[in-house]
Amino acid sequence: MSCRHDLVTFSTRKKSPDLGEYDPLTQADSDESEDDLVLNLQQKNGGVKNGKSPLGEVPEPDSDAEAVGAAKPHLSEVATEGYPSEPLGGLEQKATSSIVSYVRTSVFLLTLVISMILVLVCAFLIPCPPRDLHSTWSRHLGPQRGGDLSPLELADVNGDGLRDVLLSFVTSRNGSAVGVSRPAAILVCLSGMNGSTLWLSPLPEEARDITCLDLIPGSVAETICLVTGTHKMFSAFNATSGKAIWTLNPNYLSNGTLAAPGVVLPDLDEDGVRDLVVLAIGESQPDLCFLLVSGRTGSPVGRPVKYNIVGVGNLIGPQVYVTTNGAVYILFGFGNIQAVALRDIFVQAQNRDSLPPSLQIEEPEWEKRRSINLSELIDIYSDGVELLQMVKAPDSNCSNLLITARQGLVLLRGQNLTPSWTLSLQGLHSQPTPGYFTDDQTLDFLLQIQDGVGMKKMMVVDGDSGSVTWTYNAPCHMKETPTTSAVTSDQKSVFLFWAEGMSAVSPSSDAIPGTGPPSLHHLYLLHPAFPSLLLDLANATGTVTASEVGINDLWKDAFYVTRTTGPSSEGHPAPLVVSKLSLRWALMEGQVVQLEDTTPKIGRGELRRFLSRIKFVDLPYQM
Ligand SMILES: [Ca+2]
Ligand SMILES: [Ca+2]
Repeated sequence: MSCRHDLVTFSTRKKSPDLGEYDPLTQADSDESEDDLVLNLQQKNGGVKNGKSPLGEVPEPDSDAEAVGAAKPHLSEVATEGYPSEPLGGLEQKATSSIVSYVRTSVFLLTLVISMILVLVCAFLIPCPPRDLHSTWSRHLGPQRGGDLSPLELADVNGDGLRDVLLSFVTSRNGSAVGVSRPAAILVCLSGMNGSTLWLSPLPEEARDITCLDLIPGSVAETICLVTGTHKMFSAFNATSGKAIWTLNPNYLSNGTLAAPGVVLPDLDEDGVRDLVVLAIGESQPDLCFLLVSGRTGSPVGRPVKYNIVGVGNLIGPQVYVTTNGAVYILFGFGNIQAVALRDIFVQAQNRDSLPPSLQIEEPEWEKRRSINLSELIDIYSDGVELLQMVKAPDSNCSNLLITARQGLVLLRGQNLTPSWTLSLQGLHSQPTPGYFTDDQTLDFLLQIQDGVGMKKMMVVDGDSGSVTWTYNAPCHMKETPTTSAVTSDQKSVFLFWAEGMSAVSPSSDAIPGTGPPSLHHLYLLHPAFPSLLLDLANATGTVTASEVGINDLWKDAFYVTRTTGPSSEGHPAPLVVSKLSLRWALMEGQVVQLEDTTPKIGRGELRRFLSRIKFVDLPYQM
């Protein structure tokens, strides 16, 4: 590890500051006390002439005896010459000087031992900075084919406390032997530590989603990863081994295909394992059917339940919503949002009226919105809905509903489904990123809005009032880039987004506006304490298709994982690259981009001190 190496180098440099690199041989030679030692040895033996070693000198044939005999007269000669009057005194002097040399040798060796102990103690006691323990790595996974789906999930599969990276991609177009051209896909798990492959598992079709979780709440059971395909695949994998635990028999979907990722429900068949629901869609739109699936075995819990709903636009959900009282509803729709009580689906699937305890609760505020004919569907919102998100409501154990619609953004209170605020906006197509920007402990939202060709407007909306609190226009040619955020220990969030290189006004930054190819995208970080500047953390070529932020509890660090599709050359599929970046490390290394017309400017030292103190915590945005 480089930090330990640095410590050793540092302490040796203290010893001899004028030496560039530590060399034990020259170090010993240059030491004064060492020289004294050699001199004293020479004096005692007297066998060295002209500084040459006895081994190096070839003795004359007749000088063997002389060499031994000559030593004494030589010594006495020296004594006579140097100290002519008192030979005894000379001996005393010699004894004293040898004691002095022993003392000096001992002091030297003692100092050496003590400094070595100090170096070792320091190396073990002083913790390394996070950068040394957190691997910031990048892994090329070869060419990928397939569509726009880029599933990416983080889960610790090997119990080392560091979340690992799960993803899926299509490797070839002719994987089927039965003549049907169905892509052969794989599910891969990369080590969060260094990006090495922990396991990989073949998939019969392209995956649209990977979700890893524990289906037995409150236990230390093994994590499982649910994989939903684009066609008929729905499987649970053991996260540790990568082996399939069960696969839903596609015959149960009859002639429909899976319309959305599987959703986790409470335990329905009372076997202690949470169960699941998938939504299958037939040839025509109104033909939607829910299938309840046992989380333990992957077999259906009852028969499929059909709903005929009509709408225009994106398929919304299905998503599960648990009210403050504990009533469970499934939200779905086409360009609108409908709710159906899980209780109603269960009763039809099982064809019986006895309900598990988790389904015996009703939510009066939701139930009173049922239409007069007591339809099973409850209208939640019906106006050009494009996206639906659950976001944690402040001071409550339930979520609010954030609806991205064609006309703008709406926040519905989960309690009673009334609008908290509405913000009119055009050009919002990607999912808002929740995070804490203002000080009121209420989730705010980072939006990116297409704003002309090659430009996008980054915007932070106050979650309490729906007003815009921060905005910036950034150059970006990538269509929809993922935005993320991470919570810090003082309940603020840092927001991360991708854009092309921005003009750096700061004199300390050496980024020049307009430089670099347009395909080079930069990862920018916005901290609410410094809204007048951005930190340029990293850059990537190609298209960023997915990103996830995970927290490392031990080091109070956040790590940022990106899935990038590299630039493709003629006729060759684009390479897939997965990268991991430690945010605390990146904060210290990042370049400051001062946004124009802002005063007062913050000092570089002050900013650095602030950034070095940032700690990240694991705080979910959703109930
Ligand atoms: Ca791990
Ligand atoms: Ca169950």
